[in-house]
Amino acid sequence: MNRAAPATMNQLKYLLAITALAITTSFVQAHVATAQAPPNSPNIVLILSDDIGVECLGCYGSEQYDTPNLDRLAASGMRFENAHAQPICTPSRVQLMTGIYNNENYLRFGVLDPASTTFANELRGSGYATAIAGKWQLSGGFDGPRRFGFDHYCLWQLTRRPSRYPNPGLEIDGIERDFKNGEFGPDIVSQYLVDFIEKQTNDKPDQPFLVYYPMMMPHWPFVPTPDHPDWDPEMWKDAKNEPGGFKGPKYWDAMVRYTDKMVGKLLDSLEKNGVADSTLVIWTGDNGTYQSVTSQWHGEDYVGGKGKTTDNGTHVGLIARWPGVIEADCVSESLVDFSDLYPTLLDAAGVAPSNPALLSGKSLLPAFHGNPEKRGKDYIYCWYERDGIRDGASEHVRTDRYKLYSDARFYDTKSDLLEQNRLDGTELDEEVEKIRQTLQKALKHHRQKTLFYDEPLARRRSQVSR
Ligand SMILES: [Ca+2]
Repeated sequence: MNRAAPATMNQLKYLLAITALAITTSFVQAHVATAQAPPNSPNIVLILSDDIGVECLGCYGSEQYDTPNLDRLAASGMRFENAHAQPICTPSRVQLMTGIYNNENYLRFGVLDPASTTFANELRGSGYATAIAGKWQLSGGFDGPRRFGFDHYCLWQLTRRPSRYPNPGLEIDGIERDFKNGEFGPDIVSQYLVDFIEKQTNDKPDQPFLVYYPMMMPHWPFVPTPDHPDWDPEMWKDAKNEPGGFKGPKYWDAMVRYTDKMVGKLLDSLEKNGVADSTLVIWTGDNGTYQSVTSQWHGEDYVGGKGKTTDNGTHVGLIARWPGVIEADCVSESLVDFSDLYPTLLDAAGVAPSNPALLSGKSLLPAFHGNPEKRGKDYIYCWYERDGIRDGASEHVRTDRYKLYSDARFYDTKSDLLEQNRLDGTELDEEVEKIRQTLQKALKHHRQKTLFYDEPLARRRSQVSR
């Protein structure tokens, strides 16, 4: 077959897609002033903790860590058993914010393509007030957050990388701020959101808000928090950049507790302002726990797998609370990946996506209503290469249990967490072989898209700076 002609078609289609995105975004932004959210649109609070696997949460069975606030969130909402992030930060964040699988728009670590449309662009364009606080790490400078849909922001690692924890440096609504009086970064960014929620509910009670809280915690450096006896308010006061290291597990427990406390602070603020019942809260983690941390889970050692495509790298908790829509204290087996959150948020808001054909994910609303089968989500797909190098990527599809890689490796993740026993090449019983064949077909579908995007994305990667 002549490869030149399809490549040209691919480039053309990609250009058309990018142009459509740009036009849509301009359209959305041009209508910000007049748009009104549909009646009864809920407020939305999306919380993304940094580097915490499913094994660290009390509500998922940990007896080692105290997570009372996440547990109370789960007790009043739905806990998803089969939610998978990407193996590290940027791939998860890009997939979450754009609703598109990494093989179709990921460029490299620390970058969100400026041509992207995010769920915040869409919600702001539909009348939502929007705020973000926590970790950015997606390039774009001072204009980045607003470009991607957030009108108010308090962020770490937007224009530089100073301390995120004791005596932090942050960017707040266009200004670099250095805190040197023993402040703790997570306190400041969470307070920014608490203040935003209070001001919004007081000043504009009829306008729904979107709060996105990509937390800095509990990602290393693992340091004593203000609640720990070793807390040192002088720590890193004179450091210009965040010191490296601090990856030992000594303070991990304290980091998990403080992460949970910050979640509780936001939940309390919703209650205090009388909007807990009209707010959809979703909490999840952006990848598995760091590899230096081994926890006890269901009576066994569970080693952190951040950076890996094994389940200890991707299996995260996902909790959703929406009073009146989601029943309290329930569990869903529905399969979830990070492309599903974008359509979920828009669906909840009653907002139609501007480019539905580009989205990879499936809304969770049917699962919220107790009808997960209506989602039509039979498998999860994952494309992963940290720096976006196209021919070095790992690709797999999975059910809740079985996982098939593009190089034919096939595993039973329930009995083989670390994927050490290949099932391909062994005799499979009929039912398992049927699953393998279904996954193979699904993988082929995504592999075709990967090939489709290889060339234009390799070029795009070289055009977009960090
Ligand atoms: Ca992370």
